[in-house]
Amino acid sequence: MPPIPDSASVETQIRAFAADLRAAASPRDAQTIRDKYLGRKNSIVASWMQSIASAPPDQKKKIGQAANDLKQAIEALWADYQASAAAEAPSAGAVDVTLPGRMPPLGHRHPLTIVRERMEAIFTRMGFAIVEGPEIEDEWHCFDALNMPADHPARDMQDTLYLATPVKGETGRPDDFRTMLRTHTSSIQIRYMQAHQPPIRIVAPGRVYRRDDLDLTHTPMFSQMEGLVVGPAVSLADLKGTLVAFARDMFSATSRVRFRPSFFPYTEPSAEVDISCWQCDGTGCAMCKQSGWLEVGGCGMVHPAVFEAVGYDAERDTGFAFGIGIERVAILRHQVQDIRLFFENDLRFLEQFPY
Ligand code: 2NL
Repeated sequence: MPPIPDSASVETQIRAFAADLRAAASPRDAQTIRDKYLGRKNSIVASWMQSIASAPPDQKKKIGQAANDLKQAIEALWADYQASAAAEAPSAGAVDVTLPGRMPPLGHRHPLTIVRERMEAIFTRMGFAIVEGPEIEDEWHCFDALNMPADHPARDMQDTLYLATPVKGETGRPDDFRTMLRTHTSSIQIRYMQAHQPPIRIVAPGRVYRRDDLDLTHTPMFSQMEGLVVGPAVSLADLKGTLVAFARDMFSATSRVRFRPSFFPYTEPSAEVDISCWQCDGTGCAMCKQSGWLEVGGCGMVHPAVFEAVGYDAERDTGFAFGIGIERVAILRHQVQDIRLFFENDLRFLEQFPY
C-alpha cells in the first residue's frame, strides 16, 4: 500500500516537476515530463486519482484534494513554460535575413549541344565561319547539286523522309518541287556557295534526317558537322592537317588521323576518316575493338560537278569537304553506350554532363 498523498507530497511533486522541466533538453522532452505528471494514464496525478477507490472512506476526500492541488499546480507551471518557450522561439512570419536563399534547380546544356559548341569553337579558332540553313530542303540542294542523279539510291523513299507539301523550286526542273527533311548538311554549303564567291572556309552544323529504324547506333534524326574549304590550290594535305588539328584538340594531343579510301558522289578522291583511339593511343582496347582506330566521318576533295552546279570555276579553285557525326564524337568522347540516350531526355543520363 503506497503512502496516502497529503499536502507535503504535493509540494514534493511540484518541486520535482519544476526541476525536471528546467532540465528538459527540448520541447519534446518537456512534453514527456509533463505527461509523466499529468498524463491520462500512468501519471502521478492519474495514480493518485485511482488510489481514491481503494482508500479508507475518511481519506478519500483528502486524496482527491491533494490530486487536484497537484494537477492545478502542474497545469500552471506547464502554461508558464509554454509561454516562455513561445517567446524564445522566432515568431511565425518573422524573416531570418541570415538564412541562405533557396536555389532554384539550374538546368544545363544538352550533351550534344556541349559537344557541338566545342567542335564549333575548335573550327572557329582555325578560321572557319559557322553557317546554318533550313532543315526542310528541296531535292536540288540536297541531291542534284551534290552530283547525286535522280536514280541515286539515297534519293529513294526507303532512305529519305519526303514531305507531302512541296515548296517552290529554284531550278525550274520538274522534280525540283519535291521537298524533304535534309539528309546531310551539305545543302547548307551548296546554298552558301551560291551566295558567296571563293575563297570560303565554313562549317555547317545541324540536325539531319534519315529513314532509319532505332538501334544502338542509329536514330532517324541525328546531327552532323560538315566542313568546306574552297580557294586557289586547296589540297588534300590541307584537309588532313585540318582534321589532325581537330582530333588533337577534341580528343588527345597525340591523336593521329587515317584516311581509308571510299566513295561519295560529291568528292573525288573520297575517304573515311579514322582517328587513333584516344583511350589506348592506338595499341588496342575495348573502345576501339582492338583495332586502335575510331571512325568519325568521311571526307574528300570536292567533285568538279559540285562546283559546276553552284557556278564556281573548277579550273581556278579547288576545295576539300568533310562530314563528322556529332553523336559519334559525343559517344566516343564520353563513352556513351547507346545513341538513343541522347534523345530520351532521362535526367539520370543528362545530369552526367553538367557544363
Ligand atoms: C560522312 C561523310 C562527307 C562531305 C561530307 C561535302 C559537301 C559539299 C561538297 C562535297 Cl558541299 N562534300 N561533304 C564530303 C565527304 C564526306 O560526309 O560520313 N559524314 C558523317
